[in-house]
Amino acid sequence: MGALASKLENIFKTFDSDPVRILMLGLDAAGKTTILYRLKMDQVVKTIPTIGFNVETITPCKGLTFTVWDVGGQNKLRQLWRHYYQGAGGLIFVVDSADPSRFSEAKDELFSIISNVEMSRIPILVLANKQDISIAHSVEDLVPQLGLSDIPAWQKWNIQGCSATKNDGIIEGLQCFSRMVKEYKKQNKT
Ligand SMILES: Nc1nc2c(ncn2[C@@H]2O[C@H](COP(=O)(O)OP(=O)(O)OP(=O)(O)O)[C@@H](O)[C@H]2O)c(=O)[nH]1
Ligand SMILES: [Mg+2]
Repeated sequence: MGALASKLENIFKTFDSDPVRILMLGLDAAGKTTILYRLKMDQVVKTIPTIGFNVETITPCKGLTFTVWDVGGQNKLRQLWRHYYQGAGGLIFVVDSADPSRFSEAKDELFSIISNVEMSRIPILVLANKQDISIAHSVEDLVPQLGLSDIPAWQKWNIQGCSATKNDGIIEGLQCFSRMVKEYKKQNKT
């Protein structure tokens, strides 16, 4: 019995350490790649617009590993996003909080993503990036602008203000997101 219990424990440990596939999407220039390398290397890297994708493995908290896929957000590249959806365990949607002229476009893209069956239940972290810019809109303002209250009740979401360049808010956002991802993973374990 003891041996069986320990065997089972080991099996569950293996499941727990499986990396979770996280997609990081959002309009071009929202700051996705800057956030990815801030997370990976704790540095501001000089970016160029992403044409394909960048992928990095990070450990946001003990016992949880994320494989974060940062996919280029230019208009013509967005039709490729759907190829990354399968097996995703969470979505980080990055918004440039200082570019109100594109909030509506960002909202449309977010709702288009979650209308897809593979993405319609996974937890969402909206990172309201570039809060260091004086004209950046607050999280309170972005919730209605992005229509976040219209996300169906079965899909968990959270929004966090952040600045990738000033290293502010990203860790806080990931802490809450990690809990949501773990919960989702637990519910979907067969
Ligand atoms: N002020 C400010 N600028 C930022 C911040 N995060 C990113 N940027 C700048 O925004 C620009 C675009 O950043 P990227 O990380 O390349 O944006 P992206 O979302 O990866 O864009 P695509 O790859 O085209 O989809 C760069 O000049 C960054 O330095 C931030 O928090 N504050
Ligand atoms: Mg990029």
